[in-house]
Amino acid sequence: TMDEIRRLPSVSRIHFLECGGNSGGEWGARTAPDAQRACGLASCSVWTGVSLSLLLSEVGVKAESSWMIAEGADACRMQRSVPLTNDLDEALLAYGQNGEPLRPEQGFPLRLLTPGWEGNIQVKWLERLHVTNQPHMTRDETSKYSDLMPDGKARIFTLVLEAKSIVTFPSGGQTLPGPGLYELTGLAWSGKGLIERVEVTLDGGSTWQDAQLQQPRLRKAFTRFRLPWRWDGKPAAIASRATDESGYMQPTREELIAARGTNSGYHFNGIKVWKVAADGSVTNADT
Ligand SMILES: Nc1nc2c(c(=O)[nH]1)N[C@H]1C(S)=C(S)[C@@H](COP(=O)(O)O)O[C@H]1N2
Ligand SMILES: [Mo]
Repeated sequence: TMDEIRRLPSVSRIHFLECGGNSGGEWGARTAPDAQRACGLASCSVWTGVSLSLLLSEVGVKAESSWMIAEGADACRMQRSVPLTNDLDEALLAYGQNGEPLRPEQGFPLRLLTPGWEGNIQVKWLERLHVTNQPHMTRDETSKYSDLMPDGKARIFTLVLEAKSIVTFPSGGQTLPGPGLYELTGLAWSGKGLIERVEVTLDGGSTWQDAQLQQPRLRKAFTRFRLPWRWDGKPAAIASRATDESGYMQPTREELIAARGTNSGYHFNGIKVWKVAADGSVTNADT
């Protein structure tokens, strides 16, 4: 029961949550008018709950168990198979978000939180955890949230979200009132841990310069970056690229498409370009 879960020692930590389908539109023509519609299926919150590893050891889960099926109480009884790897050291059964109980939309009274993994596996309205030795190959890990490659094979259980970033100012739908000094800013995150570096281009990727990272940087959390920018009033193509503590650098959209093709709409983390026109209007790359 919830009372039994709430009496256990708790932890609070800040983590992002991103849908595996976030910015799926960027695989095709980039026409989403603004940051929300181009890349908005992501958030960052203070989460409070019980460590998953504590719960599993309290209930006596055997060391050789390798999978856990998480099932929600919603009408579809959403199910995901969760591999019990070391990457789950930070996983929580969360009942609090931003200092208040989970809201109904976010899974009240309890959800699974697996920081750094795609949002879909973070089952809301959690009702059952079934420990087992194999995945159940449920709908949301086979026909959904898998990556169909150009050769017809699919990558599955691609859970860890790779480094990604987006410029939020200036971004689509905004207008710069005129030439002069601005603060260019945005967000970067990685499912592998800390953001080490964010670079910004103002000329569509020909040259890059380092942005400042807001401190403290936290693991698997949004990191704000900033760069003073004196706009000369000429057209510009701006973008950011993030590098995480594993050394992985966010690829260009072209590199991503060369590696994975365009069969799948999931797990897009390519560099996001915004166009600034001479009149100061900001639009998506293909509009
Ligand atoms: N039970 C249940 N859990 C669920 C879902 C769902 O439909 N049912 N949607 C998933 C998806 S696709 C995502 S991206 C995240 C979104 O979490 P949020 O609503 O807190 O942003 O919840 C996941 N957990
Ligand atoms: Mo999602």
